[in-house]
Amino acid sequence: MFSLLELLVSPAMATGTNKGLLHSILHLAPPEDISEHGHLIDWLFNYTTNLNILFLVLLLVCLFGFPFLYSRRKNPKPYYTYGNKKKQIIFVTLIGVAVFLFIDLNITRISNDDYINVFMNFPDKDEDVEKVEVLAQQWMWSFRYAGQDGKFNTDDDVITINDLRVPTGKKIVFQMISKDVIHSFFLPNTRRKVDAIPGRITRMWVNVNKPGVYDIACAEMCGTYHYRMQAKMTVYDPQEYNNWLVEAQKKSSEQKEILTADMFWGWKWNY
Ligand SMILES: [Cu+2]
Repeated sequence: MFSLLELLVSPAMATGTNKGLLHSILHLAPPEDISEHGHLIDWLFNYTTNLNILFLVLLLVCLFGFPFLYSRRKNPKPYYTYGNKKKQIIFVTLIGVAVFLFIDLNITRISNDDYINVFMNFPDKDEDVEKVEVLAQQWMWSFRYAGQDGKFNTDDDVITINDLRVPTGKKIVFQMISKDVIHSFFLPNTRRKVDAIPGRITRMWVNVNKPGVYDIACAEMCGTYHYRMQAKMTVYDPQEYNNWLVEAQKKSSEQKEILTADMFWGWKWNY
């Protein structure tokens, strides 16, 4: 039996999949990374955080070390310095320039490289990918799959609400739009998010590698019930995914008679 605390700290024990929020907070760890490229973000995040910690420690050592070193007890005769000698100015300037060149610009270079070479490097037009259209609205997510004909906004589309299903080992490309205000489609376990904006199609691609059930959140304060804008992403292995899709397609074609105009929010997939 689990204690209540254990359940709170780690719903993973209960579900065998995702680690709980409280678990992450207590362990100062991000949720499990299940994507091919999430480690790039994690690396940059850790690098920046570690440098911040390093400089904070350095600062604290100076802040408390110098008053100790130059205390009145140790230096009965005061010596005044204003830091405005040429040597001092050059020294301080060099430190500033070095930090800017070798740390700030380096971080910018790495994140820029990742952004251009990986995250914005979308699969080719004829590459075999999983396409999903996402409609964000106050306060839910709708997902649309092209169905058997491979075309969006047709009768055989599969539509789910707050229930995204994707396979492992295949690039998943999302195109999204918002019905009302700006939302942000956030997959914490892949470290990716992108804004869903009214009147404009935005996109994002990920590659996931671990079956399970994971969180989807809205990462843009979008109104009163923003916090309710959570959904689940179920990751299947390819065979399971196929089974689900076939089943879902069958169901959606059986339900044709209850189709409403509301369900045709999709658009022609564009590149
Ligand atoms: Cu939202």
